[in-house]
Amino acid sequence: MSARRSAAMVDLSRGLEVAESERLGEGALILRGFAVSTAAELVAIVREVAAAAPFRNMLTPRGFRMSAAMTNCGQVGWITDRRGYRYSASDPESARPWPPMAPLFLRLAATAAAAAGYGGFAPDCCLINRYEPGAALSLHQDKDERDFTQPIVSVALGLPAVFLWGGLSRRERPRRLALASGDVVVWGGPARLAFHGVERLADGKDALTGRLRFNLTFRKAL
Ligand code: MD3
Ligand code: FE
Repeated sequence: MSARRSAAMVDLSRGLEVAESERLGEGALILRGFAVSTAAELVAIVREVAAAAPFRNMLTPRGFRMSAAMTNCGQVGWITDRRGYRYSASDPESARPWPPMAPLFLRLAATAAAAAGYGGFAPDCCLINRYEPGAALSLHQDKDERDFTQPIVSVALGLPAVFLWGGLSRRERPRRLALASGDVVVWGGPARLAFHGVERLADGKDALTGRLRFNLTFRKAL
């Protein structure tokens, strides 16, 4: 059992942790259910964004097709292709700017960040991931942004997932955290550069999204 586990977490099978609303560890704060009341509006905005900038399964620099489909809104969007990972002001599929960041998105990101002690968080990018059953995200760090003192705010919508939260080294065995629709996590401080990923999504049916999970990550990239 991890020495870092706090009393606020309930240990389920195989080390799966179900967190209460509070500090997950150094620099990470989970706000359980923070976005539940706005989840339907958030999903409606995701669909609007996707109508203008459709979800696509991008290619990694090594030539693997990602199983999670992605799109973006905001001033810049995160992309990957054979040339590498980067932020781009335009959608490479259409050569047009990404759809603007919805006011509700900005408000949610700023309030969640403020609750974690990051006042004035003004993200310029929202990367939206879409998982179908079987899709996953392998362990990685988010390090394409310019300023790592800026936090990242993530919002889970739809089907539940098991989030993998590792340490600063890829070799550390990750903790497994259950994330449900409406859960919001703020990642800052030492957690900002932690390795993280998502286990293969289990099949299910969500009232809001059907057989899908969406995840919003708000970033200040520039
Ligand atoms: C911990 N997305 O888009 S969100 C990503 O569920 C990404 O789609 C996952 O990792 C998803 O890059 C996980 C939670 C998250 C996001 C960013 C982090 C955790 C993080 C940055 C640093 C540490
Ligand atoms: Fe990430």
